[in-house]
Amino acid sequence: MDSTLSRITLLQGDITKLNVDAIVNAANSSLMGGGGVDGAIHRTGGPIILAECRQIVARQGRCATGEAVVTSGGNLPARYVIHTVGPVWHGGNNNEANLLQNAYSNSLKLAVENGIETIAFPNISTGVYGFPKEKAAEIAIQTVTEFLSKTDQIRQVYFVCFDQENYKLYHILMNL
Ligand code: AR6
Repeated sequence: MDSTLSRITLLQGDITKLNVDAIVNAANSSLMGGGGVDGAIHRTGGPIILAECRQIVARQGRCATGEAVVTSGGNLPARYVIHTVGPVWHGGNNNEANLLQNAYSNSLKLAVENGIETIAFPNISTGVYGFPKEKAAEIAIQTVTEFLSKTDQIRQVYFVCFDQENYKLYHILMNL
């Protein structure tokens, strides 16, 4: 447990600036970009990311909620972008918690399959998609901790909080 926690780092700021193997995008099922962190990633990464997303959709269709796909990082410092789709919050009785858990664990599985050792997550679903922040933080921390306890390949996971509220919540929940 201790060695697992030492592989998780909390940061506040803009995920597009991070020099890691992969950053995770809180995308939507179309994979065609949007606002929030998705907009920032496509803006900074450049058109190559959207071109790769189009190829993925042409090949396998839209990305279902809780699933993940990978593209290159384009002009980002990160080598890869893992695009995952978090659930829209509909009150909590529509499998939202499981779907959010899947978004984190499927991103990590894809990371392992691609030889990724360092990966940064935004606070998936807690913006436009309206997932309650504290519940989302609990799910994120628990899912990542459990995953790391079963693999050595991922050396470092970064939780990147953009807003102060999320940062404070993670700070408390991670006992920092
Ligand atoms: N770096 C890190 N985190 C960020 C950044 C950034 N540059 N910008 C925003 N955030 P959201 P969602 C945080 O709305 O709720 C898009 O339009 C933000 O403060 O980006 O999963 C997609 O296309 C929040 O905590 O994603 C989808 O349609 C977190 O990122 C939809 O929004 C997630 O907020 C997905 O909604």
